[in-house]
Amino acid sequence: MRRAAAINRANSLVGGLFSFRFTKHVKAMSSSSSSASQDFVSRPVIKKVFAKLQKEGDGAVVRRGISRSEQKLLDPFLMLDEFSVSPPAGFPDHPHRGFETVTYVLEGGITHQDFKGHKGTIYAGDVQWMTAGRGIIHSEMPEEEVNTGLQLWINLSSNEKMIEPNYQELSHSDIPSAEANGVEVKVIAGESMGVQSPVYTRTPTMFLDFTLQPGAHIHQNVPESWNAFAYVLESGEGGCVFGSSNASPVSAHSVVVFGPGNDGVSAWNKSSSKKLRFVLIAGEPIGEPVVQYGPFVMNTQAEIDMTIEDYHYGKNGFEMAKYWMSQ
Ligand code: FJE
Ligand code: FE
Repeated sequence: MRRAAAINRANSLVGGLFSFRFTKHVKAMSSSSSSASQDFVSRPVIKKVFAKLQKEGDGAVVRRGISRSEQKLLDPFLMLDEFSVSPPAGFPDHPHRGFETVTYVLEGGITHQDFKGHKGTIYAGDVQWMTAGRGIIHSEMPEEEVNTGLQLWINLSSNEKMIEPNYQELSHSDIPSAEANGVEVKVIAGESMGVQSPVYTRTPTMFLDFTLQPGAHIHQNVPESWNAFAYVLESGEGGCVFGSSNASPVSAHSVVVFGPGNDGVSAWNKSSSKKLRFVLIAGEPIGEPVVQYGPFVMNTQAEIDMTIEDYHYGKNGFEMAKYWMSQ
């Protein structure tokens, strides 16, 4: 409801065309509608975090862009890792409960196997949207020499934490994209530039992969109540600018947290020769207490204690824990 309201409001400003606009369009329209350019102010950047390398899993390396310190600002998001892993390293058998993991492969492939017999490999451009719900035990292992990507953890509301696990798997060809005026967007979740993702987001989420050619600019609508951030994947020669066109540029591997506001977010590629790539992620805050113990995310310590017990004794969704090992 709120999302639709925000989009309608913005659409009415540009004559109901798109929820997405380019500078050129804005200027063209402002000539016929006097104050339009004033209406496209971006939400401000309130925090930048450079994601340093750290070890995770078994010999894998991740850049953790979002961790516990950002969870309050970025509810419903719990974690964002940019991973890079080469065999024999990987993320061997481990559990999850209470949230969703979204794995977006940028290079190479990741094979997952779970304790219910679900198995598959996702390659560059593919997405696995996994709802762990009451419990998943799985392994996530690399296929090729170089395997990189993003893994985002999205919290579930208290009434969905114990639902049956579920997968939405999208091949790169299932992910809709649009291209115009030096901007390409791949719509992993939500809607942009008139195209919509087929993913069902239990916690309402937008996940967009933008590539901006030198000189290009975007303004993306984000529903007013949602928290939003960008993560920069590629940034040539200090060209990556968010929030205001004269802001200082942001380097690759940085998280940019946007402040509140009913405006969307703006980004510019100020480079004269290098393209820019970032993901823009936004979601409706859940507003509940978060208690995290590694890969278990619940609302209270008592629920975490129960989860550890369930995992240990193979109960309440972890029944197969005692009998399963990845191949
Ligand atoms: C984890 C140990 C882990 N970032 N990025 C402890 F191995 C993991 C884990 C991952 C992970 C997996 C992929 Cl494919 C990509 C990741 C951590 O599996 F989350 C915890 N807490
Ligand atoms: Fe996992």
